[in-house]
Amino acid sequence: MIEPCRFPPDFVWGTATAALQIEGAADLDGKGPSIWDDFCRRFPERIHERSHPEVACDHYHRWAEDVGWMRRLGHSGYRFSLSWPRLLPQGRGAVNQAGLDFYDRLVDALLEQGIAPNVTLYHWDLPLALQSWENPEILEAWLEYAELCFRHFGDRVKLWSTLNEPGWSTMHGYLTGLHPPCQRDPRRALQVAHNLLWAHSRAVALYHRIWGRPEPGQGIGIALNLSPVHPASDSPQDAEAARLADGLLNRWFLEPVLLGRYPEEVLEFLRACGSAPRGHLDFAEPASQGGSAADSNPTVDWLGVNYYLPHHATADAPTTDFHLNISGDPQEASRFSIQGLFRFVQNPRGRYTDWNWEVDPDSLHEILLRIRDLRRLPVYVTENGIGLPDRLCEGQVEDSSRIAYVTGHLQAVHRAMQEGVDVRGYYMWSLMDNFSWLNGYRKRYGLLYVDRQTLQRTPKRSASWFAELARTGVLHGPEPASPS
Ligand code: BGP
Repeated sequence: MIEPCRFPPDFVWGTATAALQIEGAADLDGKGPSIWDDFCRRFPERIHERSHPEVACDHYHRWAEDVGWMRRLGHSGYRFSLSWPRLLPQGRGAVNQAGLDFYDRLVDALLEQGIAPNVTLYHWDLPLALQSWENPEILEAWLEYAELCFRHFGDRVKLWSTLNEPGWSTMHGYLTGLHPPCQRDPRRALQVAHNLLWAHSRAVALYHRIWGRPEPGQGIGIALNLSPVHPASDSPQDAEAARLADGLLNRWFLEPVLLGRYPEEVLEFLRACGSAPRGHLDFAEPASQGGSAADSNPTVDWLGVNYYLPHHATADAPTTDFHLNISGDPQEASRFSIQGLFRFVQNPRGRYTDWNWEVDPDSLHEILLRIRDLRRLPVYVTENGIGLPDRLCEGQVEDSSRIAYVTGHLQAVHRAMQEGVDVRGYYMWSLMDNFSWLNGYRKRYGLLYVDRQTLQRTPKRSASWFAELARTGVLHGPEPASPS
């Protein structure tokens, strides 16, 4: 019998969402279009079942009901993103009052229910008017947007993150070309990643200028997608391929935000290939008097970890080839290969979802320990969850595999906490089934099932399980089920 895991009483229990994935009201009340609205309208065939986010979960109109669900599901925190084009329809300049009003109502309602908002400034829905993170105007526009949000909501919102997963959005926007703006150019991808990290660091410094240094566990952070990369075999070539992939996908983002500088080894590699980004490559500010360099960095107050799956890399990469399984047909394999560098392969011993995402809680534990060893700071798991083709049968959704998934990952979190990682909370992805980007609506992540015809929310079995966990802070397990 496994001992239950007891989480601290102030541990934050909640869920995460993103504006484009739940709000709908794509053109209502003065909202401007985002690059994702535009992409979905122009290339419907690239999205599973030609789904689109025009209505999504209609959270824009149903926010009060949704906050009610959060209360019933025991939330003490809720992570969501602001829609930049809802607040600044042209990306900069005129502010849309209706947008401010919407988020004011939401933030106030959350606080009334004792749910602490954790607000992300940017979850991929760039205003179409700004076009791209390559735009020379982007940094100024971003800082105007950040300042508007920090000043307007900062008296009530005490947890902020700048960007959601700059690694994932750059990779698919500029390397695989699968996400807008659909570019396939590694050099441009690296430049955009740098522009994002630079924008992030300037927003962190701006926040601190406006609101000062926060209480521990509050302030400003970033949500990074972190996936350990394991070598596919014992060969030295695969070990090197895994190191390189890890350097480019994890360390390239993790070290600037935690330590204020790029990993020298990766920078050297990029210089040698002529692909190092241009601009200020050092993010650190001089050490404050008497403080250590780490104290005075314009780096994050806390780190958000979005964790879903690990990777396995081989050096055998004869072609460049990218494909994502967006159908949920387990036969449709995802492919990620960069010619001559590395290719990701399936783990023969791994357990996979129908979308080919490996289920491996130990890799979350590994990532958390790695963060601890780089810098001790408060950490939130800002996303973790499983996409399943849930079905509503006689008013019930039996999603025991979701309960098993979250149980396994929370056990990994708890183990890491006992080993000294300062994890302050867990935001499950997601509150409700939503627009899963290229996967459309078939891939469901919610505690609440959303009927696509009526948009009615129905709590799944995992919802009452989560509510009990959040109420008691005691995790029993494991559940006997395995993923789909
Ligand atoms: C993260 C994103 C989320 C969410 C999640 C699940 O990368 O931050 O927005 O969608 O992944 O991914 P997907 O919906 O593609 O299955």
